[in-house]
Amino acid sequence: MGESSVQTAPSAEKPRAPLNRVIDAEFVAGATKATGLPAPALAELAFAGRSNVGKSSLLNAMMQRKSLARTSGTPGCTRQINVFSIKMDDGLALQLIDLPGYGYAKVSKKEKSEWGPMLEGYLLERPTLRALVLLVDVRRGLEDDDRQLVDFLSSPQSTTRNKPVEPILVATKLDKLPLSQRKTTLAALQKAAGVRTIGFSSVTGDGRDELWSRLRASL
Ligand SMILES: Nc1nc2c(ncn2[C@@H]2O[C@H](COP(=O)(O)OP(=O)(O)O)[C@@H](O)[C@H]2O)c(=O)[nH]1
Ligand SMILES: [Mg+2]
Repeated sequence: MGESSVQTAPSAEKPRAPLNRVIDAEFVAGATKATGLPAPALAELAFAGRSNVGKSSLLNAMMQRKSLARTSGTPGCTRQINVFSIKMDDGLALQLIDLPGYGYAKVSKKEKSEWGPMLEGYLLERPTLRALVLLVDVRRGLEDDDRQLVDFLSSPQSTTRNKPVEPILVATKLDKLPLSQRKTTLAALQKAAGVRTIGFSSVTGDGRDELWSRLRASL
């Protein structure tokens, strides 16, 4: 199969799924408060999760960039909202919003107390927001902070938005779980969360296309 050949006349085969190639990706802005973000314009997809869950790695994998979203072994060092602007090969233009990781013990009380309202403000008031991807480590599952976020998204105040935010649960570091345990673990997680769950590995690329198609569907 000629993967790189130019598509010509449609064949009798079923239509090809988008390849989810990202032709442009750039860092747009960093903000310490939701109010410091650029004015809403493009549709936005936000990413949240505990520190060290693999969020930067997932963003890089989604954007097909090695290190645009920084990754590090030292969790908790990104205390701001980072905005990336991307363009897909079919012309789709989007913003990806990297929300600060939570649950890191060394973060000050003050920062912790500011984080919730900032996130809630963003989730409730950003008119261009279409989906929130909540990342959990597949080996740890849903913890208290994660559960709070899932509950918040289905709370009455959140569902009175003009356009609802679609919650998507992503179980990261899937490659660390033995193949034989993956299916049952993901099913159990989905059941516990009550939210569509996708397994993901930024090492192998597993889940990338599935996540892109869910995200596209949320637009
Ligand atoms: N095996 C494996 N390691 C990962 C994966 N994603 C991230 N990591 C590692 O987990 C650590 C934290 O990743 P990072 O993306 O910086 O997490 P963040 O703090 O949520 O942004 C790093 O050492 C990554 O190399 C994955 O899918 N598989
Ligand atoms: Mg990070």
